[in-house]
Amino acid sequence: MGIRKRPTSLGLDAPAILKEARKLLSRRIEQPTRRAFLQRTLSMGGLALLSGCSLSDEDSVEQALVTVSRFNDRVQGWIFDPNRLAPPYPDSMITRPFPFNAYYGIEDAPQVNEADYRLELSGLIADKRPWRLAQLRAMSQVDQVTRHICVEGWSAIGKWGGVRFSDFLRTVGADLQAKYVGFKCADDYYTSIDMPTALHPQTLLALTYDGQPLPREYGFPMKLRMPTKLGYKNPKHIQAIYVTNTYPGGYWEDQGYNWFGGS
Ligand SMILES: Nc1nc2c(c(=O)[nH]1)N[C@H]1C(S)=C(S)[C@@H](COP(=O)(O)O)O[C@H]1N2
Ligand SMILES: [Mo]
Repeated sequence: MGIRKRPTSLGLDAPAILKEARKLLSRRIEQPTRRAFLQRTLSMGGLALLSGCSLSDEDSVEQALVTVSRFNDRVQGWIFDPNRLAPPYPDSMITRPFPFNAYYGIEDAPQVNEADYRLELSGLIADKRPWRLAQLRAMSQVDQVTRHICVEGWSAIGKWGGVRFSDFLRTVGADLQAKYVGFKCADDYYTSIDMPTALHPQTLLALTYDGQPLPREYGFPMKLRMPTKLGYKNPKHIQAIYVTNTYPGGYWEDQGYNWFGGS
């Protein structure tokens, strides 16, 4: 493994650990590659201190980075304020056209057919019957104009409408004490979020964009829209939702992006 435990005296330097943790929080992990992720996260010395490891090869460095990133998840989870709202914007500030992004080009966006679409539910949910779009449209709808921030270096303001995700989770009898909600998409994308964010009042199961049904490339038939999280945490083309206590990871998260991904 290449990881040696350091003497505990080094691992117990609380002020230094706090200093590193503060540094970690003030930075965003914004680059797609593991190399950049490594460079931007923190100094090797601080890393060794935080993880209690000696860093002798790439594997142990990566292992330690994952440890730091998961630590960062916990800290972000502790400081997440479920009542704090992301700023709303006026309609006049909506970015037109709204940028497209995915791990493929726009012409490869999945084509989901409404007639046979069913939203699948699994895990810690009492009523696992699949949902049709019409049933979701029949629930009470809200909309909001908020900023989407992508780690690739752009942000844009958009207007999404749909069902408050907390309403949906309550309706299906999800275990609201569970740790995670996971999403599987019609492409090969997947991601997962913490339950406090799932229950945040601005977290929407979005069915519309700018008053129209969500266009194909922006996530038809539905996406999860969270103004409190970075773009990659907002899954488009949701096919299945599950509630679990087992860490589910995500498409980019499993390649080194920070899991909590707060914005
Ligand atoms: N299914 C799916 N969801 C996804 C992605 C993807 O590739 N597939 N990319 C994510 C990223 S990185 C961003 S920035 C946003 C882009 O959403 P947009 O096309 O509406 O701008 O979708 C997120 N959700
Ligand atoms: Mo993104």
